[in-house]
Amino acid sequence: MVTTVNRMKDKIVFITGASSGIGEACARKFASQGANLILNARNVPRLDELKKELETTFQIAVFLLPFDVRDRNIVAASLKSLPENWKNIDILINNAGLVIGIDKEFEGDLDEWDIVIDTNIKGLLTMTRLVVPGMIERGSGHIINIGSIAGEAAYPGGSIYCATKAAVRFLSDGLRIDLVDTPLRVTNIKPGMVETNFSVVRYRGDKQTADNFYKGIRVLTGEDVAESVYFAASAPPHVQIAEILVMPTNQATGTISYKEAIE
Ligand code: 8X3
Repeated sequence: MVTTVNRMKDKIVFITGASSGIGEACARKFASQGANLILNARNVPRLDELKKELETTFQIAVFLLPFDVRDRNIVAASLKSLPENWKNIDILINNAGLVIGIDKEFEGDLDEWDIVIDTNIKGLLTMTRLVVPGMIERGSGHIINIGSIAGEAAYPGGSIYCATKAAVRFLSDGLRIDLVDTPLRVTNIKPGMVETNFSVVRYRGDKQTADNFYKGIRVLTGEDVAESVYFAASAPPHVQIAEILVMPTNQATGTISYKEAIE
């Protein structure tokens, strides 16, 4: 007889940046496997819609915690305000992140870079700092950071973004070291080209340029990345998937990909 283990049933999974892209796809994937979700993002109407959809479709519970991960005080107050039955977070998916512009390091807008650095690095760190102590106390937990292939090597126009994703890599490695004598696990998921609203933001709202970037190559979807996240999360407790680098078949590195010429 074949028995299956449902490792997600009744777990509490906290996802930042859950209103679109990889975060939203993770919400759907974990909900479909029976996890209850705490969803965070800034877009409250979108979160409301998602909660309704997931609770109806998958008979799970969703708790919304809208905030901007850059606002440390609000993050702390929001986490504190969680009802007792939602406090025991099993999996933290640090997904909130963005890039604005493709400017050179000596030409871009420092205020935009503040937003990118504060979200991608300091927001992730705030969440980790506030959620991990409870996991240690309970003797179980998994922190899954959404890094990027951009953290492997710098590429043209990506200076700041690449630096933030290199930081995610080292924050993940450092946390894994700090938790080595605990049952907690740390995973860094590093996607290559993924077609989500992320690229529209990168091109400052220019959807045409974002769409053109993906012409001639079948890129990943948020759902493809969510499968890797789920794979790491559902591994047996003694297995720590430290990193996953996942990219389209026709991508080889952050700068090398093959695109078919399209008329
Ligand atoms: C985004 C992936 O390929 O644009 O994290 O650097 S890429």
